[in-house]
Amino acid sequence: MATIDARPAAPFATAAIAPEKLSELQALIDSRRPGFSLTAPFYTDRQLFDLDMRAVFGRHWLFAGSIAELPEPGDYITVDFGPYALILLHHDDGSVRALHNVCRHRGARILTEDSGTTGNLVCGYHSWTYAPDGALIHASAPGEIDFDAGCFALKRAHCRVVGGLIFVCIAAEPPEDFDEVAEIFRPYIEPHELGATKVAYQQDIVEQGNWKLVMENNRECYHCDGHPELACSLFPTWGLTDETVPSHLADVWDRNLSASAALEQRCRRYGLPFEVVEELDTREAGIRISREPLDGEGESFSADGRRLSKKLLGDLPDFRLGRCSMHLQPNSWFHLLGDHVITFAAFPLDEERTLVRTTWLVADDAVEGVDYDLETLTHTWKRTNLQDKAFVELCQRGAASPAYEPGPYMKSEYQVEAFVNWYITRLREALQ
Ligand code: 3BY
Ligand code: FES
Repeated sequence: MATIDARPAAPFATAAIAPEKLSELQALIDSRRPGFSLTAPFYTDRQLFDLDMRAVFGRHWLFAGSIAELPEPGDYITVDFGPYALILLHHDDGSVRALHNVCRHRGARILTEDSGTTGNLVCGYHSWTYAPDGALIHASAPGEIDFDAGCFALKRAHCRVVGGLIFVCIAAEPPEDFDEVAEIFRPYIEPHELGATKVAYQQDIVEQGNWKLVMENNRECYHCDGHPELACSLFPTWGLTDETVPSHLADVWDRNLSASAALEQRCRRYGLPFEVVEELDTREAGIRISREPLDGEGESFSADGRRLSKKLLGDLPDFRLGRCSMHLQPNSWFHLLGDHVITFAAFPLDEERTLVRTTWLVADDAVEGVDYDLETLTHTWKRTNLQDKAFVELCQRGAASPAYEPGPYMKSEYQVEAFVNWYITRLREALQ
């Protein structure tokens, strides 16, 4: 795994929010002007970050990784966000379970690597040992134990695997509408058979920006002139309509329309769902899915649109499937293509730093150097991610200036508005 600037997170402020601060936060939420970006404290204030962790990351389903990252029983990955640290472990029965990575003796982090393979979980401090299901099975000085070991199992989090994508929720009672949303996106994901993919590459980038700036940047293509590599294959018309398309994009728009009609025909013929799902702020598990053509050969994110891996995923019948793009609130987005899948997860570190984890998945029988070239496979999104990181960091710096005030979203930024609406609703619910 490549890690760019992975400094440890600043200590998390665990103190309860003071009553006077609470009314200040409530006033900030109430002052939100629809159609405009958020006020500066939403991007810079430590206690607002604490509230985000409680109201969003402590309550909702989060995308954590995919099954290809822990393919065998015993394999695990760890994910950290804000003050939380989870272990996702592949069990002998095939299920994936989530445990808090916090020892029940004196709280030490148990697994310290991003991923690996383990049997029992042994804390490195005083060797308390837990079974893969979290049960405490050994404390190193057994004669001294005068407590019920059954009360000191590792704490669990909810975990769901849908079409090979792993979701976690640390709330006692997760939001219920995720079940319905999972059934909405399952038919779009399953044909790509993520269970038969492998990780070709994973990249962690720490962006010097609040997690919401990362998400807002992802939810619009108004800035896509800043992505020259991506613009070769992705029609930079995302979020536009016949009415709003600017004249300099008229040709691209026409090419996009005819490619989209051809793609729809192909999908209908193959029985692949094509309908747009647009529920980013109308559900607790906000979602958007669309299947859109790619330019050039229409196969992949390459300079000429040609396939980047020679092996089709699953039983897909054709490379020319464009991109099936899914956006989920609060922390993820995905591009599913005929030849590969890219997953993106944003994990907040503190109020002004976010880890963005990008994972490229190819067919598990694709051979590096034969079926795909790793540099070519990852080039477009590695470049795009660094460009996005720079945009996010410019906004974070702007938000720190007393001269910053919320600015208006354009029509093509309607999904940014949907993200902010979704987020403000979550804060309101949490403070009620
Ligand atoms: O990844 C996305 O879905 C969006 C669309 C294009 C730019 N942006 C990064
Ligand atoms: Fe884990 Fe002591 S803190 S064994």
